[in-house]
Amino acid sequence: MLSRGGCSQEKAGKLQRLTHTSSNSASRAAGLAQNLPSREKLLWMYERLTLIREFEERLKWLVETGVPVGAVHYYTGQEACAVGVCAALEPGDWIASTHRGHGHCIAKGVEVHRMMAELYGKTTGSNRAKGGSMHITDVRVGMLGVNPIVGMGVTHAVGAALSAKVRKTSQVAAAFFGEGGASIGAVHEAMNLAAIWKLPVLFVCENNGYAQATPVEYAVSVRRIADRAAAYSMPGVTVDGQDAIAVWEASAAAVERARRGQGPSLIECMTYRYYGHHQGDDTGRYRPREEEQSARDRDCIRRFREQTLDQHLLTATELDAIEAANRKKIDEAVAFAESSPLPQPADLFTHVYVPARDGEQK
Ligand SMILES: Cc1ncc(C[n+]2csc(CCOP(=O)(O)OP(=O)(O)O)c2C)c(N)n1
Repeated sequence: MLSRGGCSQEKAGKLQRLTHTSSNSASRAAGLAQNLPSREKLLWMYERLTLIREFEERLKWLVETGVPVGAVHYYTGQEACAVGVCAALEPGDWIASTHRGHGHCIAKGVEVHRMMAELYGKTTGSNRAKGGSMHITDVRVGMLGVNPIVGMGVTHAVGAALSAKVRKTSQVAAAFFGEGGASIGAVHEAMNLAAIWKLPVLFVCENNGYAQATPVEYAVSVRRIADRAAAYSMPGVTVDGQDAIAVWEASAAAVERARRGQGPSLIECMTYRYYGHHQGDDTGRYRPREEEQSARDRDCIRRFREQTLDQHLLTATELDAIEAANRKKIDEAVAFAESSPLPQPADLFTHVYVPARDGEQK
């Protein structure tokens, strides 16, 4: 960990980089109409972006009012990464997540009332109260797991992609990891295997600038994480992770390549987490306030709204209705979690091993 004063030069570099990424995105906005998700998909994207935001903001409020939900790592600020990638996937595809996984779960379709119940430790939770925030899993929707071991979801996604190749299905697996996770040994072993076996994988690095309190400039030797793709002979791109449409565009190209049997791709999404590493972390120890403000100025939900309204793709009435419906959905999720039963002592010995083959936990 670096002290705040000890890395001011690196921080200045990062600020410049964030601005640079932002202007790249502004210039590509002119080309948006060339390559856009369908109207139906755009509506779905806004619904998911705002559902994740509403879930995390409500969760933060619940934590601050004393609801005991265990350790949580808020995804707020990074929504465009999960939504952009999942918008390019089909329901039968898979994702594997990180410790900061609520957004990935929601983007892939895990039901928010079951997630909320899991956080409350209730039997109606997505994992019957046996997982909690960092183990939410729902194989029925292709969500292979939130994962507290940094980088480990990447190996799961590669395993799933290998199974797709062996079974000759057209499924694709996306592996999310942070820029901290990008230096884990197993991630590189997994990338190498995926490359030599030409597995259908998207390696999605969410570069939010910090692994806990360690700035990326201190811990990573390359200028871009995407540059590491060259070591595995796969394409690597860096995209504005605050622009859901840009993330979708890069992901859709990588998915197409994967389904054609041409192997994996690495997508680096430049993003930012609005809050601390976890619920108890004070970012003032290591992040300048102006950097935090600059990231909020590039907010992915506001950006998506502006893009779609300016180009007359969606209407304000449609977007407002989505937001209202999501507020209601989260109200209902909290009520469901609060009214659900707690586990009994005997439940300790049930459902502790792998799910049955049909994906339903028995
Ligand atoms: C193998 C392993 N090493 C260390 C940790 C402790 N740890 C938890 S989160 C984290 C930082 C991860 O940073 P990054 O991958 O960039 O993801 P972010 O938190 O920024 O989303 C660390 C070091 C861990 N959980 N697992």
